[in-house]
Amino acid sequence: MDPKTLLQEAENILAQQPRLIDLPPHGKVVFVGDTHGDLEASEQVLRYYLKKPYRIVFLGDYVDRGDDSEGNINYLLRMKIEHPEEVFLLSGNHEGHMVKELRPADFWDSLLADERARYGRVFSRLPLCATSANGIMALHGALPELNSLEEINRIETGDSDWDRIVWGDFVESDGDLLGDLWGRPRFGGGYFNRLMERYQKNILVRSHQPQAPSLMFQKRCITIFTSQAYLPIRTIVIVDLEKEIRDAGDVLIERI
Ligand SMILES: [Mn+2]
Repeated sequence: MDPKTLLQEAENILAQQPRLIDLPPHGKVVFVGDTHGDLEASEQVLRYYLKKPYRIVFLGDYVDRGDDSEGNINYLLRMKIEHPEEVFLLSGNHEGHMVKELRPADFWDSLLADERARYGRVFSRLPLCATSANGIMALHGALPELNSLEEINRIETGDSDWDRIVWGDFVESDGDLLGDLWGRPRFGGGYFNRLMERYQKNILVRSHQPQAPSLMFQKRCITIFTSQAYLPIRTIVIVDLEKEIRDAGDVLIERI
């Protein structure tokens, strides 16, 4: 498939799906952290888990930093086209380059203007969050502050809740809103607990912040990375959707 057709087909499929992905109450789900141009990581996950009873949710940041951004994102979009109900690609901040500048942006800098616009259009259709009835919430960065999760479907790319979801950091402290650091909004345990209670979810699976402790807030906030662009270890999380999930002790955190 030539790149133009690939992007057009991906855009068509993504346009039919909501920005809030509701996972079914059966089977298992694999969460994959930032892959950042690490095509081998993406291929390995799909090779192991693209089969029943798994669904695979990637947590964003497919491009920049690693050595094959274009190969990685094109492979993942092709997998999305071929397996629209099994593979889900959430947006990270690196997919939002068209509305908020970032560095490094080696993938974006390598594109011609019309290519940049085409990828930007596809990325603006990516979902922002996945949830499950047994207490899981998954997104790239931090929680949005909404009245209900359904409002995620009405978030506009570039608005303040979009910014929290794809750019937000968590800090291990009791605070709530902790202000911005280099354009990244930061939040503490007070914010985490308040919103998880409101949304009636028990654990958050996220990526985005390689310096963050892998477990925060009574083991209810799990941060994973699946790219060797940052760390030599690639980590994923596997959740049984039929089991009650209260904290990280109820999920599998594995290295691939
Ligand atoms: Mn990120």
